[in-house]
Amino acid sequence: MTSDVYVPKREDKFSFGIWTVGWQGVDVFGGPVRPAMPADRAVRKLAELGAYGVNFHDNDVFDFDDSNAERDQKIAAFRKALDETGLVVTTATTNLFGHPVFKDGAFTANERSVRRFALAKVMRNLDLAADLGAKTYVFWGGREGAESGAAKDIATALERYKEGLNLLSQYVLDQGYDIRFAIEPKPNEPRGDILLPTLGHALAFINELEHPDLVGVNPEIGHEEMAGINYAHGIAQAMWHGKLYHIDLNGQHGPRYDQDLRFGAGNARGAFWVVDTLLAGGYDGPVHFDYKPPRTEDDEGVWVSAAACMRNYLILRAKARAFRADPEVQAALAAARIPELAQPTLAPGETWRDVRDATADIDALAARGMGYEHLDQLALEHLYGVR
Ligand SMILES: [Mn+2]
Repeated sequence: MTSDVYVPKREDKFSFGIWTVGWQGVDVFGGPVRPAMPADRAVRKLAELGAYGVNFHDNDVFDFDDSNAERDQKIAAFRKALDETGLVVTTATTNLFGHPVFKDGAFTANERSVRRFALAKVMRNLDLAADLGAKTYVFWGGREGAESGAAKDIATALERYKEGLNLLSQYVLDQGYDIRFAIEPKPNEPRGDILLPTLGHALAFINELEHPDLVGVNPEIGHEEMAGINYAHGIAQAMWHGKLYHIDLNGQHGPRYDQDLRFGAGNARGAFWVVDTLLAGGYDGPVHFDYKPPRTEDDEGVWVSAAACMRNYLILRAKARAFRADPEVQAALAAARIPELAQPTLAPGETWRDVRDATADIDALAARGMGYEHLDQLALEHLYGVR
């Protein structure tokens, strides 16, 4: 296989957050290690690398305190870079976490005036998102949470969260925008505990909304793995619900701080099953990377890591396809009775009466191995590059 198989093409639909390559490396223990990057530079460099689209927070493009004139000037530069490169804005979102006014959250801040300001900030950026052609609008409620038990009445906070998303759904409908919302769960960081901590919490919450069809999920690998959850299983369930509106791919080494490694680093075996699951489920949205170039890297290292996200996806895609096409794998899948699970437990027309007294060859079934170790070893050998 020649290496140019792994060169990204526009039809691969790879996209990046402006904040990913633009991250200056500020963390809890240290200040910036790289200069600020204007959004239009991020667009031009990502286009050179073969990306298809970008995702932005309002304050990735202009600063919180900018005057209208400064805001307009920075948006114009961003738009010019998009026009000149042909990159699309797939997705947008709002920074509701950086400014101190959001220290207690945005939609669920105890202070009512903060909640009203947060909704206004989102509506203003929804106008820009629609104007730039974004089809998905992400809500990552990083500050919606608490550090201590009495600080937040959780049921009441969820009422306010719901009120906020209902209002914003109505705004999108009234404006006629072709935009759907995607909730991004995270268990903790920056808050001690965050509301809607996992994909499952978010899916259940969506059922309580006035316009559930407008709202899906945007699960991130690192966020689910921080909670010890299997991301591939999570996105398979989200697709089963018809709710996987967007994905945030990156790398993570198990339950610890949010590492945001480049995709394919961290849990490499998990990444293989993520790609396999996306292919099997027919996911056709943007293949989005939400990672952060480590603060050890200079500008060149930023672009090396961004290119690696796409290259690793293409490598894993080739491996997942080769795994599924391997005749020995197909035999192992059949031996493990994988196709049998697709057969409904009841035959057409049967009811509980037909299985009320069902029996089976219990001793033979109990003694029979499933053959999953052989199957998984074949997968690992594809991943390790020896098949
Ligand atoms: Mn993350």
